Amino acid sequence: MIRGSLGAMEALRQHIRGRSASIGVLGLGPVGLTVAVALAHAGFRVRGVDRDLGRTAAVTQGRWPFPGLEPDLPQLLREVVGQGRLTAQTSPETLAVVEVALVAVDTPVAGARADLRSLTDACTTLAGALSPEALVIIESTVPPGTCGGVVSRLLGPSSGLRRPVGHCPERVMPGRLLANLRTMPRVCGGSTPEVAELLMELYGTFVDAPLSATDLVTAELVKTAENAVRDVNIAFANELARICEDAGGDFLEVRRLVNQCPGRDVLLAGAGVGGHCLPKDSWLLAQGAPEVVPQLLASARAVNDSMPGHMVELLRRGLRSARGSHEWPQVRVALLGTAYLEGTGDERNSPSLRAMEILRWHGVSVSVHDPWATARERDLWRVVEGADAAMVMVGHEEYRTLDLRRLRAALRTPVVVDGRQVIPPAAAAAAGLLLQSVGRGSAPSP
Ligand code: SAJ
Repeated sequence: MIRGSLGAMEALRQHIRGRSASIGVLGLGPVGLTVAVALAHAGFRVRGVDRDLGRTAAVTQGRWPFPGLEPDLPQLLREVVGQGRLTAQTSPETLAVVEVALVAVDTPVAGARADLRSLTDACTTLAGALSPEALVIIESTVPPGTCGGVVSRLLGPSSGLRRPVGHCPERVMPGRLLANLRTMPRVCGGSTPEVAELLMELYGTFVDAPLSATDLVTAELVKTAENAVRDVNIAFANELARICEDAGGDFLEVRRLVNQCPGRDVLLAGAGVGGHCLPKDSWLLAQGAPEVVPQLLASARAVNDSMPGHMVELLRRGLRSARGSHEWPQVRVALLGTAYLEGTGDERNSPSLRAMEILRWHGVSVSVHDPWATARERDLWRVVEGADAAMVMVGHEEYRTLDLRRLRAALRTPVVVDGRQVIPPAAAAAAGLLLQSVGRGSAPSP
């Protein structure tokens, strides 16, 4: 579909409305596979492509290939594969017949710069596989200016005409992939207003939330900014928590009372910020404006990245109060929770991994538990038995309901570090535990 070919756009609009449009999805990670399933369930014929043979084989067998619970998705995947609506393969040739190709590949950062190799590889692949008429929609999060820049240049048909490009940034979250896909509002950016309208038609077939048509740069700014602002807000909570510790306050109580004030919304302090979105999206946002030095964004990233180290400092305080001193190499720590978020096994950029690194650098022996992460010890009591301290790094439900008396009996030294404010101080004291909790200071001496 070449710009100005309104006839081709009208034909595509009809095919979308009639669900006869043939659709390709390049990148069958949690984001790409979820949207592929949703499109197939909406009635389209979807061709999935991924270079990972294990993934495409699993999809072909109707099996959801990722760890963690995703309500309804595995069942829906089996259904649409069984109906022949969704296929998956590694060769991109199958995309030659599609009218729309979605791209959902990873866009990590290396230091503070976007690593767009997966995206540029995908665009190069599509340029060679797609018909000149096909519409391409980027779902990956990218620095502002990417879709209208390098993406459009790589995708342009050999005739040099610019292929119309859409950008509909994903807004999903592990554990709620399908629910978020259906209920989260979406921004539909287009290289022309007509392209944005086509995205509205397409996403309107499976999204039950408001859709907003806009241009490419606005869509790129919205996505990166929505995560950058969350990262900055979390950094404020973390810095306030450290102030509360030093001043002898209780962060949760301070937060509760501050949030009673209209227009305030202090988020939760914690052991750090992980995941596949927040640690990188501030840098992607900043990269779109090379003339602007991102002072606040960079400081917020530094505050959040300092929190795993702060957990180790809380441990040090706990051991000192329990023993009068601490010699790191003789210490054994039970680290509870390796995932970046409660209720999931996803360890991407997890603060726990950074804390483990720091502890092991000190020569500390670390045993690890997580109820969700694959290949982690699932028997919590085996992990804590004989440890000098337990460090709660994730707000998993299992840690919110811990038998604290049993924990006290299992520990060699009764120290607990609480990185997610899930251990009630009174209950910890009653169980004879020395609690060091982020955001909770000991009352200053009179
Ligand atoms: N975190 C805090 N304090 C908070 C909130 C989060 O320390 O108050 C930490 C979490 O422990 C985690 C990290 O930040 O380590 C990220 O948490 P998150 O709740 O933001 O979860 P994500 O990374 O899966 O965020 C995604 C984002 N959605 C998309 O990028 C599409 C985010 O913008 C959403 O707000 C979030 O899901 C959501 O709540 O849906």
